[in-house]
Amino acid sequence: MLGKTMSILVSGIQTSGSLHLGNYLGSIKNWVNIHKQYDSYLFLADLHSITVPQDPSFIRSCAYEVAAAYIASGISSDKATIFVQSSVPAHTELSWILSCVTSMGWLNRMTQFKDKAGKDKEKASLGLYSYPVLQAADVLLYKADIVPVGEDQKQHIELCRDIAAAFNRNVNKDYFNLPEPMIMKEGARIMSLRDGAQKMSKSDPSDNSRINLLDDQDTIYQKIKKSKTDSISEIYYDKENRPEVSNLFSIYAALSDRKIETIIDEFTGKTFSEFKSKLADLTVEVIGPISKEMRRILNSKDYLDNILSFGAEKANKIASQNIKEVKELVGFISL
Ligand code: AQP
Repeated sequence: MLGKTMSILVSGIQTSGSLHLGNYLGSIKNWVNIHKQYDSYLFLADLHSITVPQDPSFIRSCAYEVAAAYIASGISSDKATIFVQSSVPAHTELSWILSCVTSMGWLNRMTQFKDKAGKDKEKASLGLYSYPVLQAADVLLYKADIVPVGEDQKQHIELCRDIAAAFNRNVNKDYFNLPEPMIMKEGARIMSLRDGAQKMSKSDPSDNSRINLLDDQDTIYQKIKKSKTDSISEIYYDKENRPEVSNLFSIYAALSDRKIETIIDEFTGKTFSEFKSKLADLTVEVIGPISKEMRRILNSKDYLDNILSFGAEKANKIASQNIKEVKELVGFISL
């Protein structure tokens, strides 16, 4: 068997709604920059998307949208394996095996469950509670070395490392290596345009809380113009006391690939109308071409289907080999 020549990168995005600037700046943009240096597996996380009730046709259209966003942003389908998570059955098989080495105490500490389940935890699905285990399976199935994610997912990658170590202890072998999270500084956590304490999210009921990758130019201008600030007319950065204004600084820095300190120097003391208008121009300049290309790709479903079926074939090849090894280690009869 040939030895491993490249480190392995795994990441994905849930097919649970329109992709937004947070997904782009916290995740996709980073993948675009690095995916060619790794053996990259970038999946459409449809299994994760049903942890909350969803309309099946919505999930399907979101999956195409996520695939189109990857490609339109600059992910090469020749270099990266792009596939639908549910088309590789070993994700769910490994998830079950790993759930048997994961303690409830670990899962109880996950802040995303607390945020997403809201006040009525009793009504949240078992899937929502245990989805970090499926996420660990997504990553470990390919023996990933590196997992590029936004800051909100850091806790889940740490849990993934704990689960990998627990599995290794149980089978008495260093089978899984412990994957490293990779989190970019600028853009790691983009907050809602309506509430600086909440992250920008697909599932936020207010469309004005986010910039969607498919928003047209006028919508982007309107959303940025209406974005929440505060009653202080002077502009300055203060993450703790002025979260909404500071979030706009962070978005500007991430979109322009410049350090936040430079943006602070540039706009401190300027008027909100000038700052917001420059930010809207920049957003349109960066997102506009991606959104145009996404629309073009979305008109060609055959093209996307081809990429996804090729990706599924490639992913299944590795995944079925690795799950076979895992089952043998666990003690299952493998014929
Ligand atoms: N606001 C954000 N800022 C920076 N990065 C973000 N990511 C998500 N929101 C932000 C990153 O995008 C990747 C894919 O995330 P996901 O869709 O799989 O899950 P999520 O974090 O739960 O994203 P959403 O938009 O909040 O989806 P819903 O509302 O469906 O739960 C991850 O790398 C994530 O860090």
